Formats: sequence, structure tokens, C-alpha cells
Amino acid sequence: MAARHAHSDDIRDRLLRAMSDMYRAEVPQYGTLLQLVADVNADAVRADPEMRASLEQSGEIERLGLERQGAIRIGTAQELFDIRRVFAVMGMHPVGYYDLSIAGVPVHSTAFRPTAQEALHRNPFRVFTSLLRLDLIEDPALRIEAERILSARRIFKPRTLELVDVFEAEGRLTQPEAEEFVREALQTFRWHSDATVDLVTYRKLHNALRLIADIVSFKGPHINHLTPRTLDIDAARVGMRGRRIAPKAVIEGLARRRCPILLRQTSFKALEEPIIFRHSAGEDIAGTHTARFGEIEQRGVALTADGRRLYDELLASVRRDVQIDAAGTDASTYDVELSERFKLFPDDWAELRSRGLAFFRYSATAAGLASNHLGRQPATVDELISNGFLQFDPIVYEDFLPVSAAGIFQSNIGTDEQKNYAAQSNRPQFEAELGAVVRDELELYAQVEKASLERALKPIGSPQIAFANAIDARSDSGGTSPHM
Ligand code: OOG
Repeated sequence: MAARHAHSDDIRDRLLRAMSDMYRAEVPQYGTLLQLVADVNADAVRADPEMRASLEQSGEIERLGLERQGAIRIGTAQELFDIRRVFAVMGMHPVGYYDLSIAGVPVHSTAFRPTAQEALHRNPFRVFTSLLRLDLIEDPALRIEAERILSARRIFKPRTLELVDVFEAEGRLTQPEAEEFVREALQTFRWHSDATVDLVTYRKLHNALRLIADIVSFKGPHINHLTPRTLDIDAARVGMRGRRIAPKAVIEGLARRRCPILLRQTSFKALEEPIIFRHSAGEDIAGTHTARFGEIEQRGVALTADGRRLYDELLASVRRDVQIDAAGTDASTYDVELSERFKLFPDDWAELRSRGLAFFRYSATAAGLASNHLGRQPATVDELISNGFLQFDPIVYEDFLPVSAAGIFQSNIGTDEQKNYAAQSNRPQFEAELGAVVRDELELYAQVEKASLERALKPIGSPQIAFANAIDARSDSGGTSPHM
């Protein structure tokens, strides 16, 4: 009898659940955050029936309780190459290239996540994966030492990579192989309280940048946070205080809006954890290391290239004019300025759609479905919407934001440690080391939108005319819709 095979979506789901249990046992505040976010989300859907309906329409309501993002930091090209293969077993693929050197963090990153709608629906687990850029470390002796230490470590259990080989050869794993894979792969993300280096080496690395010490001094790339998704980050932030968790000074992203866009995140400070440092010529030495932190996030609509441009411009103007330090000085001026300047960004779903600033999922309404036998239907999407035949709901942003990631990094590697690396985006090298091209997230959202429109227009009638019109409007590089 043929062996039963495991679906990649199930493997991802199992690994995330195992990782979440492991993290909860290691970082009790994570359990507190999960409870808090579950309570806040339940209140939010109760208080806002419109949001509830939209989440039901997109199927997000079902995935909300298990929606997590996490992050790891890795040290070598070989590790990056292999981690891509490991994530592929779980149906997670590299999406987006993020150059963090602009923000003074010597890494570049991608997000491994599911890309197909059904897979996102099943479990949208995403892992922000950063590769240390040794080429940006100024001190040549330290660079060579870091390289030497990293080249000696193996972050994957041999069996994990054997099972990856099986997956690549067969295109799938059997159920027992999948179970073994989850058990083995989980070990790569585990926290190690014993360093692979002695205290002197750790201090040297740490003095260069705590992030470098974090990547180089341990057996593997510990998952440094697992973030649940909240529907109301303002309420969750207040709740954090109530549960004795101190959030950082600002929420990365925008002030509260009627129509949430992209991502808003906030974190609590990294934990100081006991570590044993290896000592080659004597007793091991006890010390500490800070790397793991807690984070919550609220996801909003995915923006088109035009929407993103406007968002980036407005955000950059506030960041240029208001400086915030780690203690939160000037956080309130920042918030006020942010709200003020973002008045230029539409806060109305219809306008966001008509101006081509955000992506939407279209569906036929009951009236639309019933309309097919009425004869010729209106010829544009706008007309179908105003006739009540077609409705649209925001497509949730599934990715990360460089500016937000940088803020999270900095608050957890200490803002005082910020360095100024010349911005040195190096996507070709990253992709060569990854062994794959990263997917363009905007293309993925555009495909979802297009597919939803095609599906919605069919039962309404006149699909070709309406569809052609709609797509012309969306792909207009000027960004303004002719239907405005
Ligand atoms: C990555 C932090 C980035 C986010 O949510 O933007 C991140 C890290 O600290 O390794 O997780």
C-alpha cells in the first residue's frame, strides 16, 4: 500500500505549533501576549461588525488565532541556501528583499512565507530571515574571526537536511517523514544557553555590535520572537502595560486610522538571559545575552506601488523632522506629526480603491449573482460597484516593512549602537547565495486582485468588458484610475 503523504501546508502548521509551544515554555511573556491578543481580538470583532464581515469574507477570521510572524538571523551563505530549502518543505518561499544597511543594521533579509491563497488561508506563518553582512564589518581581524567561527558550525541536524533531500527528490514527504522533519527542524530554531565562544570573544563581537554577537556566538539561529496579529494594536498596547509588559516608545507604522494600511508593530524590550560562555583553558563563565523580544502587530491593506510611494514619502518626511531616542523622548511630537502628515493619505476604502493606492479582493454580491439574467450589465467595475453587483474588501498585507523592521532591530540591539553603513543594497548577491530569486510581493497582490475580479465578474455577466476596464485602470502606471 502506498504511504500517505503530508501536505506542505500541514508541515508548516505543525512546525509553527511546535515552535509556538517551545517559545511559550521558554519565554513566558509570549504566552501572556497571546492571551492578551486573543482577548483584544475578540473585543474588536464584537465592536465592529463591518470589520468582522470583511474578515469573514476573506477567510482571515479563521486563520487569526494561529497567525504568527517570527524572525531569525543567520551567518553564512550556506546557511541561507539551506534555510531556503528547509522552508520550501513547509511551502514557504522567499518574498521581498530588504536592505537594512540603510538603517544602520548590517544585514539583508527576505521573508519566507506561503504565496498561494489557499496556503495563506491554511496558515500564513512568515519568517523574516536576515543574513549577516560580514562585508560591512569594518575591523578585518574581527571579520576573519567571525567567519572562522561561523564556518565551523552546523545549524541543521543532519537528518533535517537528509529529509530535505528526500523532499526535493520526491516532491513530498510521507507522514512519518514529515513528523520527523518537524521534530528535527525545530531544533534549528531553539535557544541555546551555552555560547560556542568564550567571553572575551563574545565581548569583542558585542563591542562591534550586539547583533553580530547574537549571530556569531551561538549554535544556531534562535527564533527571536513570534508575533501574534492583533486587530487593535492600540488596545493591545494599553493591555501590555496592564499585564506588566513594557512596550517600546512608539508603534512602528502609522497612528490609528479607520482603514488600516500595511503594518503597525510594537515590541517589548529584549530579555536579558543567562548564558554559559565556554572557556578553553578553564572553568566555563556565566554571563548574559539579550536577543529575544516580544512583538505584536496589526495588519492592514496591501498598498500598490503608488500607495507605497505615497506612504514612504510621508513617513520619511516625519522621520526626517522628528528624532526619537530609545527612551522615547519626543514620541508624542512624532505621533502628532505622523497623524498630521498622513491626512494626505486617503482613509476611505472607496477612495483608496478608486485612486489605485491599495489592493482589493472583489466578489459578486447576491444582487450581482441574481443580475446575470437581466441582460447586458454595466461595463465598468465602478458601475458594477455602484449598482451593488460587486463588492470589494481589502487584501491584507502579508509582508514586512524595512523601516519598521529597522526600528524593531534597533530597539533590540540598542539604539545607541547605531552605525552608519553606506546604503549598500546587494540583492544580486543575496539571491545568488539564497539560490533563488525572491518573489515580488506587489506582483503577488496584483495576481490575487486580478483573480478575484475574474472570478467575481463571471457570474455577473459582461465579464470581458468590465474586466478589461478594471485591469486597464489598475495597471495604469500613472496610478490614477480613469473611473475616479
Ligand atoms: C528582525 C526584526 C524585524 C519585523 O517585524 O519587522 C521584524 C530581527 O530583529 O531579527 O521581525
